[in-house]
Amino acid sequence: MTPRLRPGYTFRMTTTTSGTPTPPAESPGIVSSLNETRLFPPSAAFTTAANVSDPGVYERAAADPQAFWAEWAGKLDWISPWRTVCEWTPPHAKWFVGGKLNISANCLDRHITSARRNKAAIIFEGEPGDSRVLTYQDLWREVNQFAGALKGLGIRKGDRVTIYLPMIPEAAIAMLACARIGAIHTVVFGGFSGDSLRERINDSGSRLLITADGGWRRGNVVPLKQAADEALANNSCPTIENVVVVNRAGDPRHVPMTEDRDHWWHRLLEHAPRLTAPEVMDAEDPLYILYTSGSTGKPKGILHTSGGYLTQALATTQWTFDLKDEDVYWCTADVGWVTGHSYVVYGPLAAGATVLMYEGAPDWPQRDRFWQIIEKYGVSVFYTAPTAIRAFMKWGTEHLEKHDLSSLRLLGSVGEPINPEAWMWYHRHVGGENCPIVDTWWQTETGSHMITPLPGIVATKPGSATRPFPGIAADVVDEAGESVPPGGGGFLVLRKPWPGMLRTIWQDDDRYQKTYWSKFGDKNLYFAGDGARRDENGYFWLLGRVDDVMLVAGHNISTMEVESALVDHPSVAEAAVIGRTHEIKGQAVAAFVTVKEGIRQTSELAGELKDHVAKKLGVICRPDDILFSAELPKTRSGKIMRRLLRDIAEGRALGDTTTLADPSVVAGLKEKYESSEG
Ligand code: 6R9
Repeated sequence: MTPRLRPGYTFRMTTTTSGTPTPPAESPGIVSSLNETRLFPPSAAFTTAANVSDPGVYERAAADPQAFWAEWAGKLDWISPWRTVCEWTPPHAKWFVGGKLNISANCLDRHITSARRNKAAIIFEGEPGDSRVLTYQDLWREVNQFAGALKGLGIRKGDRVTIYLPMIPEAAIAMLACARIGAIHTVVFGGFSGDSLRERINDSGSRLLITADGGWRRGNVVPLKQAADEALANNSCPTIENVVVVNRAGDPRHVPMTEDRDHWWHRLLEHAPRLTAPEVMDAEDPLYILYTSGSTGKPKGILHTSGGYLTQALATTQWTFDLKDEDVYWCTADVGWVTGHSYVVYGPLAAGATVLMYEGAPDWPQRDRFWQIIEKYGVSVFYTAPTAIRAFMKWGTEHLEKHDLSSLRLLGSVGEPINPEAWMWYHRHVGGENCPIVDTWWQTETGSHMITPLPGIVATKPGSATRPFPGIAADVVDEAGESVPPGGGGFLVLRKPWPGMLRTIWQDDDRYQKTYWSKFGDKNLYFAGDGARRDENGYFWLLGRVDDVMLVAGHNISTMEVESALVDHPSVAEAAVIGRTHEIKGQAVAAFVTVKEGIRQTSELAGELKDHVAKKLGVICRPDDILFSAELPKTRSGKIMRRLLRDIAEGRALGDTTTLADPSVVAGLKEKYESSEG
């Protein structure tokens, strides 16, 4: 989709630091919701104990980013040292050139020679309430054995292996076992269909599929093996030679197994060797491919390599989350997403942390499940997504109040811009006004955090991801690729290569160059696809995908800002805003709104919400339509899909709905919208 942006694209928004909103002279009536004057510095106690507390790190890293990253790489175990820190032949980068290491050895072997060997590496909580703890020694042993089993099935360095599992320890074991023998894993989220699985298997040319009979979700079994069988039926994945099946959900005797192709995980382990030596890997050998859907076209196989990826995953885990040996760290992301790769598996295990892993839904058996888990295990660092936070807001605070959350000391957010009111709610009700919040902007493509506060140094503002991580050169530019002055908005770009960056799109380097590096001609800027604005303090405010920006009567308006103005109203839990074609204005603002539990959806409320937006942002942003909806269409990773809402509002046939978590939501909305117009 072509972004509908005017030349000289800027967001006509303004902020003041004095606390009084002032409309920008050239755009009467628009006052930004970004007029955020609340500032939350870390407590002195937090700063004193923080892993990093010297603000000088920013300048030092900016002065010599390669030296900064080399220092972090030095914290890994290398089999042989690198010759060159970074080779940059735009748009291709190599990091730690010539260095040799093994990722699984860095996540496991180096911890089992110290007292850490008896420390919990993974604490697993199954949805039905079962639990399992694997120490570093346990995890090391299981990875060794499964790596041996993989070799026994003929898997060698460079082969691709597709992993299609629920959130169970075997997912991490399988990833680490691939890394141990140099196989390239490609994890497919367990909520994807057989069709999506087939497409990814065939694009990657995987020789092996690892799945489970099923996983638990809201009290039901998600039948993964059945979906896998559908994907493989009629020889439609010709490269797959073997399938390994974890017995998670039921009686193995009831699972149809294809002879000579399907093998039970536990049976393979019985015959596998006890030890498998880590393969010597080049820093630039591939570690994994992860498919990301994007708004159009077939999924892109994002390729990550070894040395640089792990360096940045480790650095960001230790500094962004301030992880300590005694923390219990819980990232709620599924391993099917990049967040699960970098911040459930690789970053925290490289750091020797204790990682909590939960299999199921946040509202099963009750809406307090997350809080119950935090209390049960004394979770101290908690990392989740705005979509989850807005669901908790909608459900009400009584579910949290039943539990002791005092073990928490730091909170994180990722996946979408976090609306300032959702941020405040998180701060107040989850953090007890006592935990720094790290809002982390990054992408599958970037591999690790790129813009995020360092919690011991940076005072946070609700809704801002604050500053680029040290060593990261982020900027906001106009159509021509020129930096926009403070206060202005534009395109978010990265000016310098970074260790965890994607190296290419699997088997489509042309698409890699076109998608990420061609927008600003030969300026060699990485274009992230997001709009952003930088305030007078240099803080970044992410404004959503540029494809979603609205153009109303000549003004670029960020969907994110109108959504945040709606969420600011006490009756609203969540909102999705789009621009629909309008004869006079070009586009008119249309809003889909989910109200909080117990609030009535009346036309008076709709009127009140329109006025609320007009008051907060200016009349130009006043929605023409408000449609109440119990649910909003979201991707399976929880991001609002505005493209489909535009189709609905403009009466078009719905575009591709295959990445939706629940296609019935959008069909229902379409019907409702059409009848509300008539
Ligand atoms: C990690 C992840 C990437 C896109 C990204 C942006 C949005 C992620 C965000 C955020 C604002 C944040 N995004 N984190 N927007 N603030 N803290 O989500 O990767 O699934 O590839 O999505 O998500 O639009 O471009 P991925």
